[in-house]
Amino acid sequence: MQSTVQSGKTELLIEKENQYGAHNYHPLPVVLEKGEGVLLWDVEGKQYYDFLSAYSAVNQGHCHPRIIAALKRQAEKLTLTSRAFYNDQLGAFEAYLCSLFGYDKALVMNSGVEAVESAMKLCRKWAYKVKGISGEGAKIVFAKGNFHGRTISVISASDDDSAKKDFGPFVPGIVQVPYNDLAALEQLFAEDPGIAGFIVEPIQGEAGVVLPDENYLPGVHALCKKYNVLYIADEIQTGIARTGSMLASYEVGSTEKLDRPDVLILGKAISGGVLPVSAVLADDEVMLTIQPGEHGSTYGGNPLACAVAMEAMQVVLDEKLAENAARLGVLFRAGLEEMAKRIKLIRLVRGKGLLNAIVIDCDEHSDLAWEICMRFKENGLLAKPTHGNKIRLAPPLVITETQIIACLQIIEKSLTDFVSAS
Ligand code: IF1
Repeated sequence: MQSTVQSGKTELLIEKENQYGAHNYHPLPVVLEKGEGVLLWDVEGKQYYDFLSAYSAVNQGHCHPRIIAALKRQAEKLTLTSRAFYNDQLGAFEAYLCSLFGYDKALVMNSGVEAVESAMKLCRKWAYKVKGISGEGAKIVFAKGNFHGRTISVISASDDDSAKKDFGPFVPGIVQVPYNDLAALEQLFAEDPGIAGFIVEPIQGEAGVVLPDENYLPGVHALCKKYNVLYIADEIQTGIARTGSMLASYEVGSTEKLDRPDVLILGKAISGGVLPVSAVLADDEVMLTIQPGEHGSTYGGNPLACAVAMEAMQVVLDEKLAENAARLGVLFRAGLEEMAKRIKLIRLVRGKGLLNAIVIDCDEHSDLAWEICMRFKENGLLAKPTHGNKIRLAPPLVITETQIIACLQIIEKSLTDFVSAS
């Protein structure tokens, strides 16, 4: 994929990263230096609408003043104690999460994949200490097409060659099952009493915003209950209002907790894109299978992270970002569907809330989606392809109706320019 690089500061800074940085990404050739709300500015002073939101970590908008104020307040008091001692922010944050999402306990970590790893460790502990699976026979099921992070045990569950090629050997005790297929899941559970847990994304983000059937997640919940398997929902990308409700896996605040996962994994927007925070929530039967000294991390649950994340979560509630995402998501997808009638380049539109994607009418391996994103960039909107011919379109949830309409016009203009130019 060729990228045309601007002159001046942009070129210099890109070259510096190429020379001194690992080449583990292929970024769009734009160098950003400022963000505010849904807007970003590059080092040339050009303004963009952010339609990636750092992969749904910036749901509250860039540099939200309340979250930055919380960061500054806490940063001048206490940033890190390690868990060798208590601090005055962690308990408050754990109670906040448990009360909001309806669980007994929370385990606060740093990155998303660290929370996924922690959930896998809890699942195995529960398998041996509660379910009674013998030896080291516990198995965890993952859905094909999944993305849960990049550590060795998590890519052991991946079926994406680009995420796992030449990183072997992989971790045992992992089984794959087709996504959105309850019959295949039940067959697996019925045949293998060694299954301890099923980890699943309510919507598969990296796979290109793939939504399951309406009855899939309730079916997963029912099968996990029937076969005494932990239902583990990875809401790192779909959670925190992104899909038009606080969570995509179940209705937060529902008294009967219908369809509530046994283990809930959160990350990304839990801290509003300010610093890395993740969390695993579960009831005592699961959470207390790990005893003191059996798990931890230096920064996990640090007072700075907790203060920032509590404010970031309160912003989501106070500004009704889930309601905004639901309402504007309907408007946005309707606009894209209308556009698709005029522009055949758009093969498909799909999404929920403000987690959306368009599938471009080209081969998965073509550069077309990349070239279209380059045209978006020239017209003031930043988005990036996922898995070849899908373009994820996920702005911060603070976006307004006027801005959504303006961005639909940018998307249409770019695609039209593209069709006429090619
Ligand atoms: C990259 C993808 C998105 C996630 C889910 C766990 C994690 C992620 C559902 C791990 C992280 C990020 C990682 C980033 C790009 C981005 C991504 F394209 F890789 F797949 F969003 F879809 N579960 N997703 O989406 O969280 O450890 O990164 O905090 O690795 O390129 P993390």
